[in-house]
Amino acid sequence: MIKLLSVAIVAALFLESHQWIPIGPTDPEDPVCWTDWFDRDNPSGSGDWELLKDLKKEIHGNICEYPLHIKVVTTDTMTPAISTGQTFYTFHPTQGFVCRNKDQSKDMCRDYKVSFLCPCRLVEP
Ligand SMILES: [Ca+2]
Repeated sequence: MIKLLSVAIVAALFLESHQWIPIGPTDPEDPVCWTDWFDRDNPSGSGDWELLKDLKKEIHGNICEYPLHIKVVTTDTMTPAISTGQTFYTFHPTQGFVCRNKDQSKDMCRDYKVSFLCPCRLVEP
């Protein structure tokens, strides 16, 4: 029984660290929504640059000023960035995402797209 319990705890910790995304207490009066996916850059230059300020500039404010969370996946297979084994320069809700080619041990960055979690009222449909 103890062993079974410890397996369950390990499994729960694994799920928590890899999949469960804490978004804090949500106010039913002010629900949160994920934005569309954004992909403004390709990794062919110095890397894949998906910074929030650049995205906001180019899509004219469809993203809130202070996103609560960011999710990043590859554009081709929708693989979560954290599962690619690549090294990231920036991976932050209010800054955005940057993968620099020079930080990779082999190959160049994959092409990523990003989505932000914002109050629904600040996410245009
Ligand atoms: Ca990209």
